[in-house]
Amino acid sequence: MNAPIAQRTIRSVCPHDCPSVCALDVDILADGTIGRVRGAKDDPYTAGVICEKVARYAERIHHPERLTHPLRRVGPKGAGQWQRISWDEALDEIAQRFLAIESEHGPEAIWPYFYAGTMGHVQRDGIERLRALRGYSHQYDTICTGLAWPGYIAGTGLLGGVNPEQMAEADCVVIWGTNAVHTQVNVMTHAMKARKTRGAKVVVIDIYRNATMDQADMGLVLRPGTDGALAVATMHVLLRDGLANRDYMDRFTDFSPEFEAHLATRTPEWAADITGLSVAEIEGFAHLIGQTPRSFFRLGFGFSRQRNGSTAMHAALCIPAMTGAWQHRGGGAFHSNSGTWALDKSRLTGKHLQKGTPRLLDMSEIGPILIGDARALQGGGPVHAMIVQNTNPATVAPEQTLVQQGLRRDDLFLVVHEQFMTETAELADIVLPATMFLEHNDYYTRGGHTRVLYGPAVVDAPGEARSNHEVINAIAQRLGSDDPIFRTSDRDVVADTFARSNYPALEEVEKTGYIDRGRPDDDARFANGFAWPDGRFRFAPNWQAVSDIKGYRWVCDPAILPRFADHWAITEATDAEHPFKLATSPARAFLNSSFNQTPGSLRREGEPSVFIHPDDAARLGIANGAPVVVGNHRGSVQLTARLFDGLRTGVLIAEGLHRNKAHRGGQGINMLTSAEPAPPFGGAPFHDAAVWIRLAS
Ligand SMILES: Nc1nc2c(c(=O)[nH]1)N[C@H]1C(S)=C(S)[C@@H](COP(=O)(O)OP(=O)(O)OC[C@H]3O[C@@H](n4cnc5c(=O)[nH]c(N)nc54)[C@H](O)[C@@H]3O)O[C@H]1N2
Ligand SMILES: Nc1nc2c(c(=O)[nH]1)N[C@H]1C(S)=C(S)[C@@H](COP(=O)(O)OP(=O)(O)OC[C@H]3O[C@@H](n4cnc5c(=O)[nH]c(N)nc54)[C@H](O)[C@@H]3O)O[C@H]1N2
Ligand code: SF4
Ligand SMILES: [Mo]
Repeated sequence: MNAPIAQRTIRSVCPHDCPSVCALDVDILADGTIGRVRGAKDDPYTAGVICEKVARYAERIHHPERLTHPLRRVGPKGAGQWQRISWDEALDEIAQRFLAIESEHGPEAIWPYFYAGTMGHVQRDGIERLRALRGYSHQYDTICTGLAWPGYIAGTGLLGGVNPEQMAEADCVVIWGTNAVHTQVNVMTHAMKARKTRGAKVVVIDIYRNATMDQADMGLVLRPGTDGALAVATMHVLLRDGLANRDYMDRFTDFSPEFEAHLATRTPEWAADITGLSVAEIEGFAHLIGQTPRSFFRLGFGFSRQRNGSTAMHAALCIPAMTGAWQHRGGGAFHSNSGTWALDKSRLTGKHLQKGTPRLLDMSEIGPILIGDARALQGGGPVHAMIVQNTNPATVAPEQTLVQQGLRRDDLFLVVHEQFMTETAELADIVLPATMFLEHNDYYTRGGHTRVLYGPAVVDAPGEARSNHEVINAIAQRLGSDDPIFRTSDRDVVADTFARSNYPALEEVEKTGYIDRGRPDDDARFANGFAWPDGRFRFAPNWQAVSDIKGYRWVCDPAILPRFADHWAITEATDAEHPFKLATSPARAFLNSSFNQTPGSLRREGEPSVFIHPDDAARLGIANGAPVVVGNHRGSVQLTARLFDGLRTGVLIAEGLHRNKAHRGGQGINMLTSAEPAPPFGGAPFHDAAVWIRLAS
């Protein structure tokens, strides 16, 4: 069959929570539906490549299960009995209940909750205006970046790095703790270009032989949570074998005799014991890096989702500071450019409305918070109402037993604004239908690169679906606000935000669809000094200074942190009862829990399964394809065993966030993960769970 003919093709941007933030060319068909979605060829980072799940977006936007009308729960929570209501009824009820709860329990009993289901700032962050207006409880954003970002800032002083297109000019690309083939395919475009055009070596460091490592020249499979040990032993070898750039370190870092003495004890033999790598592998990696000035370190999120993830990120980042790779085009490091946009979002988030300083509740601890854990509630009273946008905590948040128990509370009034009947929406009192990115206006920052992109509304929303922006404004008006910000269109908020930020005017930006915020190369590679006041990279981090930059909150005694870059042995320990370490790595065809209802993605991912080493499986009598149960003191999950020799014995990998219901037994993978805030500043250690595994009976 021929593809239907496009009536026009529009430029848009992928709204999903992915560092690539691809520029898209979307075919709009004569009947107003969408056809093919392709990566923009003229965008230098997207370079015509997008992932398969977004290429099939017609399946998602025109899915028969899209929510189209507001719904009110009529049966018990979670029973799936709904009554269709009008928008006016829904909004009136929300406003009345919020006001009643506020007058009985105070504004902090209401907790607006959101995340990055859309990365558009207007639709994602507008909920902050509602919070500011009434003084509702604040949200401490830890779930994704809480561990990674502080670790990076600890070294450089700024969340920014070398333009990742320059990976293509590297002689060695180190892809560390990111499964880029699954999670940000564009990294591969530029890394592979370096290999093809310059014969560059590609190194992948992970805890299993994933799809990215399959394409590597050197693959290092280490034990979970041991990256800090690999990093400091690498530096030991660089110093020992005369490969450290002492001149660069003298000029640009806080390198000291004390740090050198510390590294002298971090031998490859010591690290081999911890990481499970051989001494030859560690020395081979160190020599490759030490002999290749143009080495590019692409540091991902994955290895930061361990309890020691912040210190591991910092330790890995120290390596290019020791070799001076930052000095060379094609060298240096990159994790995210999210510290470089210089956007003024004060109107968008309603800073002018904020009164007082309400308590700050940790989003990763939604389970403990909702069941009334006093520490998680910061000593305040219970949460009695929530409005949830762009996130699906019933599936994605850790310690799912508690999350589910909390969301089911009869004395919690839960409003969920969604595109689909997610497992969070199923527990709501009121469900509101939401638009998708091609149905509203917004701008997006590309954390994995240097651009800010604009995505216009180009098709009609199904049924009565409304954007986040419209819903927040409508609720605020019903709560009695006459502030003009609640009567501005989404497009005008984009325009206003650009104007306040001294960006080009929206009309200009619309012509190309983007603004390039790339910094001069010298700044991006810190050629005139790192972002700390003395211009020096920190091998000995000042975590308090990191906290000051981003307003991070300590969750541990500062004195327990290692003084220098190091391996910090604080991951969840295995024991006789829980002899395995489980990581919940990303699936290729899902994006967190998004796409876990589209046919193409479901076909590709199949049933929820777990990789286990054949030696472990043989010992436990587990055959390939056998039904197994994986558990710990937090809960248990049923999966299908997949025998795989690309991981270490004692390690299990379960890819992806399938629907909880897709698991036999109906419990999802986050039954096993911990909500305990990881030091220094919180964050969920999703890949750090000690578990047992046995055949299902
Ligand atoms: N297809 C797809 N794309 C996605 C997502 C998705 O779920 N699916 N999620 C999106 C989101 S929200 C984000 S934040 C990004 C995250 O994308 P990434 O930066 O890639 O981070 P993770 O997906 O957490 O994990 C990446 C890799 O880290 C590995 N890992 C786990 N523990 C360790 C460790 O201790 N050491 C090392 N070296 N590696 C370890 C995992 O096995 C996995 O292969 O991806 C985004 N893109
Ligand atoms: N076990 C395990 N758990 C994890 C992770 C892991 O690696 N392992 N990764 C974690 C990470 S990195 C993250 S970032 C979180 C992410 O978790 P979430 O932020 O919950 O991400 P999604 O599961 O993609 O859910 C986003 C939801 O937002 C909805 N949505 C999208 N756009 C809009 C919109 O414009 N308006 C409204 N109202 N709704 C919209 C989508 O339909 C979808 O249901 O998950 C975390 N959970
Ligand atoms: S999910 Fe990521 S790789 Fe896929 S189109 Fe969106 S931004 Fe690009
Ligand atoms: Mo994330």
